Amino acid sequence: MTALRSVSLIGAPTDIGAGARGASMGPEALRVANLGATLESHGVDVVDRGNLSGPSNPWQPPVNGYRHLPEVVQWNQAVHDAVYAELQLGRMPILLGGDHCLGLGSISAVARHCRDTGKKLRVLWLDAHADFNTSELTPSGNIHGMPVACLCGFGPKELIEIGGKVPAISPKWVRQIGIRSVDAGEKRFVHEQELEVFDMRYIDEMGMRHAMELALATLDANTHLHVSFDVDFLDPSIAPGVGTTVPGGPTYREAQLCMEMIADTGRMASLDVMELNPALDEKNRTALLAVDLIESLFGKSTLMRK
Ligand code: 6HN
Ligand code: MN
Ligand code: MN
Ligand code: MN
Repeated sequence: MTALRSVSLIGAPTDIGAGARGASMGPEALRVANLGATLESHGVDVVDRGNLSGPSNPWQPPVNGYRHLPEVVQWNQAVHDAVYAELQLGRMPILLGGDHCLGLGSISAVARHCRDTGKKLRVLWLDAHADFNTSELTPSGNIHGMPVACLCGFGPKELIEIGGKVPAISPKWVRQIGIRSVDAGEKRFVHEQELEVFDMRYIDEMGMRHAMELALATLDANTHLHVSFDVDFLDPSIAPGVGTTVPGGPTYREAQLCMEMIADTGRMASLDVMELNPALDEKNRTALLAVDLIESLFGKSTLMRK
């Protein structure tokens, strides 16, 4: 296993793309849950770059199908630049969200780095939601429901151009896991664009192991694996601290297996930890669980195997 062992934590304290306030406190909750020291205890070199800054949340209704578009663009530009800078230093960026609209800034930077270095990109999107809405399809105008579509070139010009190339990624590079809430128009668009989705029905019937075997198939030594972990991926009974809970998500062990199988590939080179909302949490338990799962992404195993 040759996973990157130098990590940079980047806080993006905003809920600018979300439908509930509070994800802006996510980065600090992950620090309070000891993310940095925990990774260090596994031999990872950790540098905390502190928090990015950007506009405050004006809490306005949608304009032409988007809420807070100018502010979302500013935050994503900051995230893009910070993530790209760490990749250029040969370090693994871990983006501490913040809501999931920032996956656009993060993954557009990863895609740009892959173009620079001739790497293939695989994006694992762990989420209850497909985040594949457009301004025409969205029921809310909240841009955290749109980053995958934007990355694939469907979105407002100023957002989709952040990484310099449109589209930043191909839908073929994406695997979605844990999906169980997709809006009607969004669902048609997911099918039209042929996104590969391992939804909860698939996981119920085939198991997390089989889903992950397929999602991680055909990775090779030249693949950059990006993991975008929306904490609402997890079942709300174990992870209440998110703004958009959906029942019927992965259990503790299913989530651990998912993370362990990612670790086994040795290919993870960047990570987003998104949508954690401390205002809705119970004594930081969701942040502590997120840190526990991130440990597994870095190779902590509960099993006796070596
Ligand atoms: N997330 N599909 C809903 C919407 O408003 O577009 C929910 C999106 C949730 C996004 O959790 O990152
Ligand atoms: Mn690199
Ligand atoms: Mn999401
Ligand atoms: Mn979600």
